[in-house]
Amino acid sequence: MNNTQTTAHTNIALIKYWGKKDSQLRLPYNDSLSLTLDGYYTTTSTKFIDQADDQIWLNQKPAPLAFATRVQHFLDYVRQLNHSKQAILVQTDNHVPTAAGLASSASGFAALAGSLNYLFQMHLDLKTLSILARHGSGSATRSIFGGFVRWYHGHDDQSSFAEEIDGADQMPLRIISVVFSDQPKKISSTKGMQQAVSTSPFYRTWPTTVQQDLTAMLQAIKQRDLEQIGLIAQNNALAMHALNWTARPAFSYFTMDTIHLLTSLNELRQKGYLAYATIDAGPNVKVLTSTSDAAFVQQYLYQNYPQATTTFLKPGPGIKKTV
Ligand code: 2P0
Repeated sequence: MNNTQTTAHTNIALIKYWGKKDSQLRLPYNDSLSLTLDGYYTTTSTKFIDQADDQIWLNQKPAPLAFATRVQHFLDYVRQLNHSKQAILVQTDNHVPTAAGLASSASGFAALAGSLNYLFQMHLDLKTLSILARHGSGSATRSIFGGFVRWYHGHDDQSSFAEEIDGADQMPLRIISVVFSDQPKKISSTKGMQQAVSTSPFYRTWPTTVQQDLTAMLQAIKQRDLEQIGLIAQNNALAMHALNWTARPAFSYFTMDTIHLLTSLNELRQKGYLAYATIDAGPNVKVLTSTSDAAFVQQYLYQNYPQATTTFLKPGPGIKKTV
């Protein structure tokens, strides 16, 4: 069997997933909604090897233990589904700053699931592929599809899947990724959400917040109302981070840079520019803006945050077989 290579893009959640009701199956407490991004992606190829153990490579080097272990669990799951015992070579190239809150596990496990779909000739449709990717990482469920994607939280393995709700073609929405740090985060998403679920007194209101934000976001997408999309996304992201601030012990992924940037975006909006933030499990910020304001906003960020790396992103496509 030849190499089978698949490319999947990262996604940014506009309505966040933060908490699992079933950690084994990775069933979330609530639906989430994301936008797939064009600039950050993972390419993964897999092939059967005649050896006792799997070989896991990341960016042309043997993968670090934590990464390799997580991949290996996923390979075990897929082998079990296919009644196989064969060792596999996995070669992953990550065009995403790994573990900096930029959802590299999303594109990573989506690409791996896609590649294994071909390797084992499973012939899964995209919905079923999103269920498979979920076993690797929650946010990977959404990276199977392009544009705006909804992940239905579901109540068992088969009912927790993603689907594209709008391809975002012609949508004049742009994203500027502001990376302050590409260091791995101190608290993994998996651990952070566990701590928020089990100790934040505000967690009980989170599903209601998400439900309201999701309904409003679906409406805003339908109306192509960028101002509302940005506002709802920012409010939802801040509500998610409030769960961490109110966990016991409290924690936060924000740094001073993150907070400073949030206040700068406020000033930009007061001057009439479209600029909202969404933030994942790290200090970095994704600024939601429009095609017409993007050049000004990016220049502003470049001048005021010279320590950061800014990248201009557009809505991106779903998973693709590349070899
Ligand atoms: C999201 N994040 O909706 C949320 C918002 C980060 C903040 O999904 O434990 O790597 O593997 O299911 O998917 C990142 O967490 O967590 C994430 P696991 P995942 O995008």
